[in-house]
Amino acid sequence: MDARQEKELALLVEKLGKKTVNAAVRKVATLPVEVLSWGFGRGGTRFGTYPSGKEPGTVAQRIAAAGKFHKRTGKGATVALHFPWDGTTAKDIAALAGWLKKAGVRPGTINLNLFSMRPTGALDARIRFGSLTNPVAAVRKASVAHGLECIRIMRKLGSDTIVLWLPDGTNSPGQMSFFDQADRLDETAKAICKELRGREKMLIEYKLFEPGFYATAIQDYARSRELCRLCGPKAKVLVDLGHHPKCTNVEQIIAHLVRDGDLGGFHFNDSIYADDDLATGSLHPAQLFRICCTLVEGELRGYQKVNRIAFMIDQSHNIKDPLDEMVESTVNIETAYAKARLVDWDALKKAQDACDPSAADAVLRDAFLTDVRPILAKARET
Ligand code: RM4
Ligand code: MN
Ligand code: MN
Repeated sequence: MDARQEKELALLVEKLGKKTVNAAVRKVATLPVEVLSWGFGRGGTRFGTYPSGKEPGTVAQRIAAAGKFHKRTGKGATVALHFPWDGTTAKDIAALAGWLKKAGVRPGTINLNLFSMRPTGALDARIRFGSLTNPVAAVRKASVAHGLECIRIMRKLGSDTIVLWLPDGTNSPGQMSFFDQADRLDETAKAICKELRGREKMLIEYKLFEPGFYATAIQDYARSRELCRLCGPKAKVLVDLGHHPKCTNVEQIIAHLVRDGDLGGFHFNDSIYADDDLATGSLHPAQLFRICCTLVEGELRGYQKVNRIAFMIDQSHNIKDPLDEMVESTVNIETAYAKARLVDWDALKKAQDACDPSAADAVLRDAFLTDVRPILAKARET
């Protein structure tokens, strides 16, 4: 920190007290934020991908970029991996382990890609009719086998979490019965989850639409939570900020999940129209703040510890330099989280119980409008 930042931090201490500021610094410094390997490459749209030539092109280069990111920010100690994108053979996995080690980072969540066709086996072009819910039993079986393969990869790399984001869905009302879709998924999701042991976990991500545009198999948190209940305590819900209908109150969903200990993970990104996967906090910093407030309040009320939830950046870098945009998003997350840690919870509760919404909102606004950059600088130094 330079002299100016030290001075600004001292002013914050004077205003908010040493305890509050130090706690915020500690919380920001220890918040784990996972990054995703493919996010270090150039993202694209269905119209095309336009590389600058400078971004990492291979898995090895992307992991090296993740190492650079980790050294610069202190975040990204773990890297989310997707299979088959990040490797298919035993040799690939061994090489991947070596690159991670060299980069000074650890494997994070292991994500099943059930939308990529394989050169051999049943996961061929028929997966356009679904993977775990496909009408053809052989395709469902091969999809479950991919889940089990990801569990083996997870163990080989030393991770303990797999993520199920299901691309399954239909495009027209006659294509598949909702009842068959649900029955098949109950069975196949359970078949994957029952292979997990000890501390191993499966996070189940929901998404309203895409690639299916009529009826997605895990379309909302109700369906995700229902599957988790069916699969048992090793399964938890994963919330992705971009996967809701517009105007959804995501922080309220978070509160309801946290109350039941059902929130397993969180995917950060930002959007206006759909699952736009833009830089986190670039469009809706106030929403990000409210989400962080809900997470912090949940922890203070004794539900789920914030640091135990798997936070991941899940966004695509189509225009800016991927590494820069990942840093930008990380800073936005830290900013929102630091502000949430400055909320005067006692004053807020008092105002709420006194039926004084103006005073309550003033408490939140006070925290939101605080310039927390000195806290971030101190946390980075730590
Ligand atoms: C989905 C979802 C998943 C991600 C895939 C590639 O929209 O957000 O988390 O793994 O995209
Ligand atoms: Mn996601
Ligand atoms: Mn998404």
